[in-house]
Amino acid sequence: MLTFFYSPGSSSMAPHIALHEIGAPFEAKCLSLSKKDQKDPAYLAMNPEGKVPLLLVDGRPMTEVAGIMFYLAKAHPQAKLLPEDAEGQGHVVSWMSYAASSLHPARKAGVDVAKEVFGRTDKRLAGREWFAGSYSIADIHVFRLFWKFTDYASPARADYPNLFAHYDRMMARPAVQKTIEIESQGIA
Ligand SMILES: N[C@@H](CCC(=O)N[C@@H](CS)C(=O)NCC(=O)O)C(=O)O
Repeated sequence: MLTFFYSPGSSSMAPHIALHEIGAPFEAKCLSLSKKDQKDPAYLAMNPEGKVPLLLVDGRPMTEVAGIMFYLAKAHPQAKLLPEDAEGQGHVVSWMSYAASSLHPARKAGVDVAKEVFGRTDKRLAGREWFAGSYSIADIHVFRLFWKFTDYASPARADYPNLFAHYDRMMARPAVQKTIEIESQGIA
């Protein structure tokens, strides 16, 4: 039994997409970050960091975007969200670590820093369809952060041609469309 705590448009959007990719049933609990639902004592008892996402696996809490998505990909191999070979998996973890440590904090560091780090990311994606060979949870993680970047920085498509081509491929996926449709109904 999976219970997923999320807030629309936030970090939790990435595992929300992964949940729709794998197609497993889950109970969704929508939190309002502006109303500080994430600081409620009952929630803090499950996630002392007071952040989303949180996934309960048969009642056991799991936190962090990368950890939750890695678990979902491993537990549902038929969804093919993780390469089978060790090197491919290493690249997936590498990109997700980069997403969490460089792309996610860039927003708070300011638009200029974000533009620079997404510019480097765009160059690294050149000539490739997906970040780690085949479509994977790394694509979902980076996509969510670039999706947010397009919202707060309004970048020109010409400045990030590879990331925008990747964005278009992601937006064509039913799991992404479904997640956006659901999340657009609630306001954080
Ligand atoms: N390192 C965490 C970051 C999660 C995170 O920053 N979540 C934000 C939303 S994007 C949050 O819940 N913020 C609420 C708060 O800090 O009060 C992860 O990868 O899951």
